[in-house]
Amino acid sequence: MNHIKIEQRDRVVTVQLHRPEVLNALNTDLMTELVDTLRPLDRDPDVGCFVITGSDRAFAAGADIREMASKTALEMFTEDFFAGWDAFAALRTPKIAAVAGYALGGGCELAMMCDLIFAADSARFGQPEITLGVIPGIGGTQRLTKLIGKAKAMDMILTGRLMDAEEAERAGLVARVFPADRLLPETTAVAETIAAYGKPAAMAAREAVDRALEVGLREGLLFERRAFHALFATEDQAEGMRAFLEKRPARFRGR
Ligand code: CO8
Repeated sequence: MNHIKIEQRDRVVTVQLHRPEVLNALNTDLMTELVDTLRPLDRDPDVGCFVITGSDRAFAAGADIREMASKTALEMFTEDFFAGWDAFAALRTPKIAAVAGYALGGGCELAMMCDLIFAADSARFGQPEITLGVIPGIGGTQRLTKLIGKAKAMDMILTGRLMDAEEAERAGLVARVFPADRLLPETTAVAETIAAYGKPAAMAAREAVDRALEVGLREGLLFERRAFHALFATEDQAEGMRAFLEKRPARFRGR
């Protein structure tokens, strides 16, 4: 692999974006490597959580401007440029973005495709596409607006200004902020916690929460209720409840 580094420890897979010379700018090769690597792991019952991270300086400074700059509208349309990222968003294993430094444009959008964003105090989020004469292209206008509301989303997307970690946490984009040197250890610890639960329950939980951003309350509540009912078909449900009653830790097996 040329553009990412991958490490698996127990049930947690950590992927580091690795194009340091361009601040992890996201090109097609990186996207393909990332998706091709994670897809089989997504289906692996022994993998319970993904952590996606970058470097101290940049999570990712956006789509690769050099790769895009000379494309025509026809090429963008016929290649369905960026559509490959949908496969990343569709991964069902819980994924946490651990963001230090710049998360701009596609970098911010990649973080928002994850289920949780944890940030170092050095993190800077932005959708600066307007400075390039374009607009966000893989969900910035949609996911950011759902996550932080119209006022803040418009402010960022129309001005291109960056948001620091503290403001991003206040706005609801980021779940937790850590000192830069604690980002990875703390994120890994949370990933281990998530990965220790039953994978079917974790998958259902993230899908149900995501529904809240997509459908009305009635449909969302029905989706949640049916997913809740369905989990009673799992051994993990029986084990989790039995363990509670027997006052011992549960041993989830992902089935
Ligand atoms: N694409 C290509 N190369 C990049 C990118 C990028 N997005 N960002 C940085 N680089 C390169 C620079 O060209 C530079 O290369 P070189 O050393 O060869 O000149 C190297 O990385 C280091 O960058 P800087 O010298 O600029 O470093 P600074 O610390 O001075 O500045 C910044 C850091 C502020 C992050 C600055 O690099 C910058 O503004 N980068 C561009 C940010 C941006 O506009 N991002 C949005 C891109 S458009 C986009 O993401 C569209 C989204 C559509 C969907 C995306 C799907 C993945």
